[in-house]
Amino acid sequence: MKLSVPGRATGAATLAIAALLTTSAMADAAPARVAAAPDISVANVKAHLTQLQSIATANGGNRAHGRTGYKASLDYVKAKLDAAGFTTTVQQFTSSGSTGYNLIADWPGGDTNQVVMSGSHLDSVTSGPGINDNGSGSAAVLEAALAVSRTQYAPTKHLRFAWWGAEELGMVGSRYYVNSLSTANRAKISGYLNFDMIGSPNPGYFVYDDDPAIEKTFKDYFTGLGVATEIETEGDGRSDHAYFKSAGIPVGGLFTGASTRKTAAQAAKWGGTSGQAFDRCYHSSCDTTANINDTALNRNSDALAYAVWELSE
Ligand code: DTR
Ligand code: ZN
Ligand code: ZN
Repeated sequence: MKLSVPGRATGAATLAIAALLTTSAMADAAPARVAAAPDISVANVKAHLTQLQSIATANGGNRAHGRTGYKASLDYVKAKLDAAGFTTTVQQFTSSGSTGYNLIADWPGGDTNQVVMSGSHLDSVTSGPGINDNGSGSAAVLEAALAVSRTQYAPTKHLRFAWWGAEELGMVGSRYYVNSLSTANRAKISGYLNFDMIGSPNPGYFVYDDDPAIEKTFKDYFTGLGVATEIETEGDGRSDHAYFKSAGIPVGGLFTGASTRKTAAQAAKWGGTSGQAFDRCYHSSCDTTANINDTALNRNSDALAYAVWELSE
C-alpha cells in the first residue's frame, strides 16, 4: 500500500503521519498468521529411517504385518511420542491370522470437534525393510509430530497422527480404524493427510487431487519452492486415505512414485532418469536406507509440516 503525504511536511511530522497511516493500514490488513511451520530436519527424518532399517535387519529383514519387525517398529515410534507428551493409543486388529496394530497419537489441546489427522502406514512387505515404502512417510509424520512438541504448537484445531498396520494387505489397519469410528467421530475429522512413499530415489512430486483445499495447500507450498507438481493419478484407492475418503472425510497427500517409469518430460522438470521407475526397489529387498532421495524426502517432510500448520491454526 503506497502511503502518500500531500505537500512537504517536516521530517518528524512526515514520520508521525506515516506511522499513523501505517497503523490504520495494518488495522485493515489480514490477521497475521499465528505460527509458521518449523523446518523439518531431513537428518532427523533419516535418523528414524536408520532405526527402522536396524529394526528390519534384526527381525528377519522386514517390518511386515504379523512379523516381529512390525511391532518393534511401532514400539520405536510410540516411545518417541510418549516421551514428547503425546497421548498414544495402540489399536489391535486381526488380519490373515495375525495380530495387527495401529498407533494413534493425539496432541493434547485444540478443538476436538475439528481434528486434523496425518497418517502413514508403518508396515513393509515381507520381501524387504520398506524404507521408502513406507518408512519415508512414517518417519516424516513422526518428525512433524515431534516438531509440534518441540515448538509446543497450540493450534485452534486438534492434531492427531497415525501409523497404520497391514496396509500392504489391503489398507487393513486404516479400514479398521475408520470402521471403528462412530458417525459423530468421523464427522469431527476435518481432514486426513496421507504420506505413502515420499522419498523415492528417482522422485516425482505428486499431489493427491481429492480435496481441493488440501490439494491447494500442498501445491502452494511447492509453488513457493519453485517445484512443479503433478496430480497423483495412480493412487486412487491404493493407500490409507481410501477408507477415509469413502467415509466422506476430506483427504489429501503426497507421493513420489513407485514402479511407474519417469517420462522424458518429467525428467526435464524434476531431474532424475527418464525411462527409469520412480522407485526401482518398490516392494523389493533393495528398499533400504540407500533407496531414498534426500531432496525429495526433505521437501515432502517440510510440505507435510506446512500443511499441518496451515490446516490446523
Ligand atoms: N499402495 C502403495 C504404493 C502406491 C502405489 N501407488 C500409489 C499412489 C499413492 C500412494 C501410494 C501408492 C503401497 O504399496 O504401499
Ligand atoms: Zn507397498
Ligand atoms: Zn506404501
